[in-house]
Order: sequence, then C-alpha cells, then structure tokens
Amino acid sequence: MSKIAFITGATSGIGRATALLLAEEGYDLIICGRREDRLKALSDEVAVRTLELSFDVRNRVEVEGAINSIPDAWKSIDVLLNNAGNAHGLSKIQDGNVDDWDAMIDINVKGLLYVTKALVPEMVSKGSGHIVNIGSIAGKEVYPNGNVYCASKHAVDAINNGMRMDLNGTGVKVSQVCPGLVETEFSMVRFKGDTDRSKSVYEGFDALTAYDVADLIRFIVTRPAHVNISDTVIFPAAQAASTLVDKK
Ligand code: NDP
Ligand code: 8X3
Repeated sequence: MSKIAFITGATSGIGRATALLLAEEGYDLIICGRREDRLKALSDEVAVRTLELSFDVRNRVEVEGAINSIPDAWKSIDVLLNNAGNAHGLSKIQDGNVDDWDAMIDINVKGLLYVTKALVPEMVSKGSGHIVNIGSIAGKEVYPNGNVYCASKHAVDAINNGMRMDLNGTGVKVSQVCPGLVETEFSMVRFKGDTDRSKSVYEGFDALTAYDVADLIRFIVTRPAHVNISDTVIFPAAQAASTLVDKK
C-alpha cells in the first residue's frame, strides 16, 4: 500500500514542490490550501492518488471539519508537512499593522497547532508517522523589522522541540526544516503584491528554489525508521545569516 503525505500550503512554493517530489517517491497526497483551482491543477499534474482539502488553517472549525471529512482509506497518514505560512509586512514594531500580526500568529503558529492536534492522535494510535515542521532562519535569529514573523517562527522552533519530546516513544518522528531565502510567492505576500519590492529580495544572488527545500524534505522523510533528522537549516550558498547575503 502506498504511503500517504498530508501537505498544508500545497498550492504554492515549498508545499507544492514537496507534493511533486513525494509523488515521485510514490506517496499518495492529501493536498491542502485555500486556492481550490490550484489544488485541482496539482492533482491533475501528479500520477498518484490525491485528496484535495480546502480550508483556512486559521479557522479551527474549518480545520477540524476538513480533517474529519477524510475518508477511512486516507486516514492512515505517514507524513504531515506543516508548511502553510507566510510573513505579512516588514516594519518596525512601532509601525506594525495589528492585522498582519494576527495573521502571522494565527496562520504560522495556531494553524500549525490546529492541524497537528487533529492528526497526531491517529499517528500515536498506530505507532508511526513523521511530522515535518517548516520553520525558518527567522525562527533561529531575529532581524530588524522581522519582529512578529520571527516570533511566530521561534514559536514553531519551540513547538517542534516540544513535539519531539512529547512524542518520544510513540513511534512518531518530528523534524524541522528552517530555510533561508527561497524564491516563492512568499515576498509577494509579505509585500502585499508589490512586485518590484518582492523581486528585489532575490536580486544579485541565487536564492534557493522551492525544489531545493523540497529535496531536503524528501531526504528527511525517506530515512530508515531508526533515523530522525531532528532539525536543519538550509541557506542559499550566498547567505550566511538572515541579514548577511553576498549580493553582487
Ligand atoms: P508561498 O507563499 O509560496 O506558499 C504559502 C502556502 O501557504 C500557500 O500554499 C498558501 O495557500 C498557504 N497558506 C497561507 N495562508 C494560509 C491559510 N490561512 N490557510 C491555509 N493555507 C495557507 O510561500 P513559501 O512556499 O515560501 O512558504 C511556505 C512555508 O515556508 C511558510 O511557512 C514560510 O514561512 C516558510 N519559509 C519560507 C521562506 C522563503 O524565503 N520563501 C524561508 C523560510 C521559511 P493558499 O494561499 O492557497 O491558502
Ligand atoms: C523566510 C525567510 O529571511 O524572510 O522565513 O525571514 S526570511
């Protein structure tokens, strides 16, 4: 029987790339995101079985409803990729937009918790599973104007470590992937559709692609049962820290 991967944020960027690479590995996919047209397009693109679940991770009732609707044949999930997330805004704390702060805490932290809470009991009861949390270098360091986004990713870092401790002995592995600069729709979301500002983030060096990160996730989930890669940071070669990028 094929393994099943449940991927949040599969409509774009790292989540979509991981869906494609795990499909290559033969995983059946439960793909999640709010943009249903993109979920459908992804389903059409892969050769494996897919289940499309459209919900907003901020909405606990929607999360629980979507996960409760999973048919029995899809309930035995092997990999949960907690990837849905974004930065909203980049400004000094005194200039910050409270709606942006709410969005980042609600999506990146609470959404990850809602999805995990709904799926982890089944993993524990079957004695196996692998949760991969997408953190960020912003969860390891703080950078100017990053304040609340960095706080949300520091929370993911703490939750990742806490999950791994609490699930120790259950057969469920927990890993974190913390990327540096990856060229996806991330900056378009952060800068609210400002194309020039978004492009400028990735100018003058070779940023990571979503596939570079997906390849690391694929490596992590395909290790033997006795191996757990608990935490990783992946940078473009030109990056050494959040604010240290060798731009030509
Ligand atoms: P993208 O903007 O390309 O993708 C974000 C994904 O998250 C989309 O599929 C989007 O789906 C989903 N998403 C966002 N908000 C919600 C929501 N409220 N409910 C459900 N799904 C949601 O960005 P990336 O691929 O770059 O980001 C993926 C993860 O990687 C994030 O957690 C991000 O913080 C992290 N990261 C990104 C880095 C980068 O430089 N790009 C670096 C480090 C970490 P939809 O809009 O269809 O709902
Ligand atoms: C995304 C990378 O440097 O914009 O998490 O925070 S960064």
